[in-house]
Amino acid sequence: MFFLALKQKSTKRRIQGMNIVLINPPLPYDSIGTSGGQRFFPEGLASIASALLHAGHKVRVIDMCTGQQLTSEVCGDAEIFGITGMINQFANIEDIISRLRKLNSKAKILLGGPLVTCAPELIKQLLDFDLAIIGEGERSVVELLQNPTEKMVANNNPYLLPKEFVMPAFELFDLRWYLSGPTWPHYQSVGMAKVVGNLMVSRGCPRPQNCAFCGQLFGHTMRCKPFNLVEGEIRAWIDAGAQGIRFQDDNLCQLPPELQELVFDLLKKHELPWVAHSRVDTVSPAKLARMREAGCRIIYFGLESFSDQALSSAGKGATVDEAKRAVELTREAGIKPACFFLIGLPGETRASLQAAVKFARDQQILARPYILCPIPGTPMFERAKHLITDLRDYLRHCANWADRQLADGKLYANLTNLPDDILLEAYRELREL
Ligand code: B12
Repeated sequence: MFFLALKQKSTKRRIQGMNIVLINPPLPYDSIGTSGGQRFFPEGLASIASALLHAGHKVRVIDMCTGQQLTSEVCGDAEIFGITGMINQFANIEDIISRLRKLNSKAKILLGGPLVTCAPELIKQLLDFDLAIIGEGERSVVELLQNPTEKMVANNNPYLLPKEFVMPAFELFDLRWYLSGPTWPHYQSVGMAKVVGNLMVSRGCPRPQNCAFCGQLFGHTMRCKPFNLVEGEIRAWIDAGAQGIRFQDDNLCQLPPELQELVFDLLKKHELPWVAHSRVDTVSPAKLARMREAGCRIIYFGLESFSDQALSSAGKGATVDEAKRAVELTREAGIKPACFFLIGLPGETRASLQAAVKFARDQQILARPYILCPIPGTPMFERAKHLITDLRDYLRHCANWADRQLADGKLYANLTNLPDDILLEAYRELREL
């Protein structure tokens, strides 16, 4: 009887729909990562919004990155607040939750996105939320809101994975805002458009193992959007004024050939320049030539380190030689190679740091250095645990991670045998290139 009552209630709910406010917390400004206020369209939140709208709910979005605020007008009558966020947004999420509790104590707070996905049990102890979706949320959020009594819903159950991808709810966002603002100076040097939209064609990193530092959330089965959806998203960006595209896929070079051809032809037809990420061991001269022809201007590679020992201990599954070759081939194909370096991996030496700086300088690549930030839930975090005495404090410091450590002159999680100043110096040198 009780079960029946619940069912009836949930059916009624579905018809009426709930009043949901989705929130993207401000991205902390970090002078290298978010580079002077680079603007990113929150595709995850927009996909959740779309799934909820289709299920009959009333959805509003507050993207605080755009300057939108939590007002009592929007928040006062909400039944659910859905908040997204990465590790560097932890402190902002903490603050937003306490403000929402004051603005509207009746509404339930639902957390989703990379932060809660990477270590749900740890995050549950630190943040005051009622419900959470772990992993991809399009299907599971709709199921959860039919009966919002469960605290955490994980979607490692294939039944809850999105049956199909949905078009992000672009209509709830001012796309022109994401297309304005500063662009990375290096875009201009390679003829990359200033006004770029961002999207992902695929989810999942096809590599069978995890890199020990990666806060991955889509698993190791690569799933691709159907071409008509990719086309629709690119069309939406063009209509909003985009003159280029930034693909956020973990590895755009590994799309299935048929889809890759369709997407590349489309980009070429619209003469849209674009940038993408790739592993160093998945490029070939033929593929790079095709990418260049389709308008690719920059490929970002995760080089991470110039120490094979560091790469292997981090489970990267690629070598320094492979990295050098990828950079060379990319340049030969007429595409600018950009390289992420992860300063502070265990196994790094003075010599490998110097080699990285020398390579970046000699090859005139675009260097994008990061300081290792062990993410809860990853093997790297387990290795760093003994250095973290207060988890809340640690997570708060993940905002402006690199800038803070540069200013303090010390590293917060040094897992190497090198002194902090050597690592910071290499970071600084790479950053200045
Ligand atoms: C674009 C991007 C950025 C952008 C902005 C992202 C944004 N918020 O708009 C920028 C460049 C600012 C950025 C910065 C950083 N990023 Co980043 N970034 C990405 C990237 C490449 C794509 C994000 C994306 O659009 N995904 C697509 C959407 C569809 O996925 P999604 O947002 O996760 O949403 C799904 C679910 O999470 C869930 N969901 C999400 N939100 C919500 C909300 C609710 C209510 C619900 C129910 C569900 C839900 O459902 C969605 C649909 O299935 C990812 C890699 C990846 N594979 O996702 C890394 C990633 C998110 N970044 C990551 C990190 C760590 C960072 C940094 C903090 C550090 C670093 N080294 O990169 C920096 C910041 C440092 C700095 N110096 O600025 C990690 C996050 C780890 C974690 N657990 O927090 C990721 C996963 C990379 C990785 N593999 O480690 N990033």
